[in-house]
Amino acid sequence: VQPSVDQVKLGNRRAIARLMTQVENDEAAAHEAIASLHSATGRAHIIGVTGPPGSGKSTLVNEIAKRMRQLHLTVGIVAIDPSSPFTGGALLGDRIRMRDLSGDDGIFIRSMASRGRLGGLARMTGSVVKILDAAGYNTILIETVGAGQAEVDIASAAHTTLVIETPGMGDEIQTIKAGILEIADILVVNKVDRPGSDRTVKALRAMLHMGLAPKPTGHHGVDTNMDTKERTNVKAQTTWEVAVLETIALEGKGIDTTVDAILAHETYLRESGEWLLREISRSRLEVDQLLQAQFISQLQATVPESEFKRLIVEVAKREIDPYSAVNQLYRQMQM
Ligand SMILES: Nc1nc2c(ncn2[C@@H]2O[C@H](COP(=O)(O)OP(=O)(O)OP(=O)(O)O)[C@@H](O)[C@H]2O)c(=O)[nH]1
Ligand SMILES: [Mg+2]
Repeated sequence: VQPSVDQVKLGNRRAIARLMTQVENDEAAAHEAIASLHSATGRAHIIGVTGPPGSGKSTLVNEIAKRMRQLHLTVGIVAIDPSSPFTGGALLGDRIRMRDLSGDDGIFIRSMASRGRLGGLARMTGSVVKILDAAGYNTILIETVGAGQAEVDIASAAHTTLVIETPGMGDEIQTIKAGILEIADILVVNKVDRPGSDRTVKALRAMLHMGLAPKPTGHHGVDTNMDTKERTNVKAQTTWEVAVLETIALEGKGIDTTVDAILAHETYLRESGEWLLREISRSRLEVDQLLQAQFISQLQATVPESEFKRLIVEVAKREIDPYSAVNQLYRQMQM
């Protein structure tokens, strides 16, 4: 066991930061460290906070963290920057907002840049979360912009997912329904100081009543991966009703209720057996991601890029079908 792993488990901030950097640089040493940290994880409550750009996620995360600290819970925060280029000003804004949290040993904040990454963001985020979990943080908040599949993957890595909306969504509400609502355990309408908030809250509640709530257990798709026997053993009988909460994060309003809902969801997860189902779902995702990463790196190591490109062009020209192309690549990988 590397000394840094022991230091991380003891909560040494420098060791934590150093290992996170190694993870981001995808260093081989980091893989080993993460592997040996695994057995020390599984205690933290992992909360995903997602929503459109500018909806107030960072402000809300900041307030939630402050409330959690009042309740004597330690908090890790992983902020994933919007994939669109951000200005120094916006970043500075985040720093200022987070300032009242820094200097508190019970809080650890880490920003991750998605810009310029070729992939693996979800996997790296998973490792960073794992480090915080092993270091003993009770609660881990992950902020992501609700948009692409990568963000949904990151949200599925959470036990509890908060979806943030803002007033004045209008017709957009139909598009929201399609994707992001299905992953919500708690819906938060932030900026209710703005006009039209009542309409937004009502519309969201109506949508939930129409078809989504109460949510059956195992909704993260895990039940399709398990046979009936496994499922009945877990005895998940209770259901969870997705609440629509109202906040003014900027003024710290509605935060206590939000934190209460988060903690109630954790209790529900543990008492219903859903916690284990989500852990299985999270582990499934993790193994899938590692499999893909390992497959790609083996492919890159054994098949020259030019050869790979040549095959793709052949597929495009209908000289070869994609199945045969994959078979060829497989054969080369095994040689
Ligand atoms: N009026 C109002 N403004 C708010 C509220 N909460 C946050 N804001 C403001 O909304 C803007 C965006 O807030 P952020 O917390 O940075 O939003 P975000 O969702 O993290 O933004 P990105 O990370 O860039 O997607 C800031 O100017 C906040 O001050 C609120 O409750 N009411
Ligand atoms: Mg933000």
